[in-house]
Amino acid sequence: MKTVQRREFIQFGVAGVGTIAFGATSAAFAAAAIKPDARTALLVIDVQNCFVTGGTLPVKGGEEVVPVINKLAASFENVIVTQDWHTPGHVSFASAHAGKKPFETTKLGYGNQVLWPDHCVQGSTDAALLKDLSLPKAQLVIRKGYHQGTDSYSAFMEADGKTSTGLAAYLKAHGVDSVYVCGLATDFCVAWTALDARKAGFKAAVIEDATRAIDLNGSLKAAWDKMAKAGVKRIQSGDIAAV
Ligand code: VGL
Ligand code: ZN
Repeated sequence: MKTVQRREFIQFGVAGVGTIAFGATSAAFAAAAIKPDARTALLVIDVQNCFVTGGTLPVKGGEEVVPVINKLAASFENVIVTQDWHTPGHVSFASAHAGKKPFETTKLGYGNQVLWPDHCVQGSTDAALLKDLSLPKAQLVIRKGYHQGTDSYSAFMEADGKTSTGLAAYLKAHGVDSVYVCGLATDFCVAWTALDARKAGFKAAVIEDATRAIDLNGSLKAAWDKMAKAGVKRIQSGDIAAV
C-alpha cells in the first residue's frame, strides 16, 4: 500500500504542484520529474502523414510533435502507437454523405459525427506514420476506424461506445496502470483516448506540448474541460525525466 501511494505521488502528484511551488526550471522541480516505470505506457496517437502539412486533414503544426515524441519515447519502457485506418468511403468522410461538406456534422446510429475530408485510407501513404518518427521500442500498433460504419477517435473504444479495440485488455495483461497520451489531434483522438483510459480504470495524462489540435468550433477548450473533469492530468514533456 505504501509503495503504491508513493508511486502515485511521484507519477501523478508532483508535476502540477512543482510547477506552482518552484517553477518548471528549478532544480527542485527537475528532481521530482516523472520517471516512467514498467506499469506506465506512452500512447503515441495518429502521428500520420494525413494529419500534417501536405496531408488530407492537416493539423496546424502537426509535424512539430515528432522531435518531442522521439525524445519522450526514450524515457518509456512501454510505447504503443496508433493509426487512424479507414476503409475507402468510410462513414466519417463527408464524401460518403450526399450534400455534405467536410467539417459539417451528421447524425448516425451512435450519435453525432463530424464529417471529415477523406483521410487515412488503409494502406495509403497518407495513412503511414511520419518517416521521422523514431520509436524503436514500440511494442504494439493499434489500428482503428476500420469498420466502415463506425468511427473511432479513441484507441480504446469505437464511437459506438461498445466495440473495444482490445487495448485496455492488452495493457492490463501487461500490468500497465498508467498511460501518458501524446500525438494528434489533442481535441479528437488524443482527448477521446485519454477519456476512455480513465473509463477503463487507468491513470491518464496528456503531454500537451507533444500534441497539436484541430480546434473546430471550440473543440479544444471543450476537450480540456472534459479531460480535467475526468481526472486526466495536463502535463508538459519537460515533466518527464529525460534519459
Ligand atoms: C482524427 C479526425 C478524424 C484524429 C482522426 O486523429 O484526431 N481526427 N480522424
Ligand atoms: Zn479519422
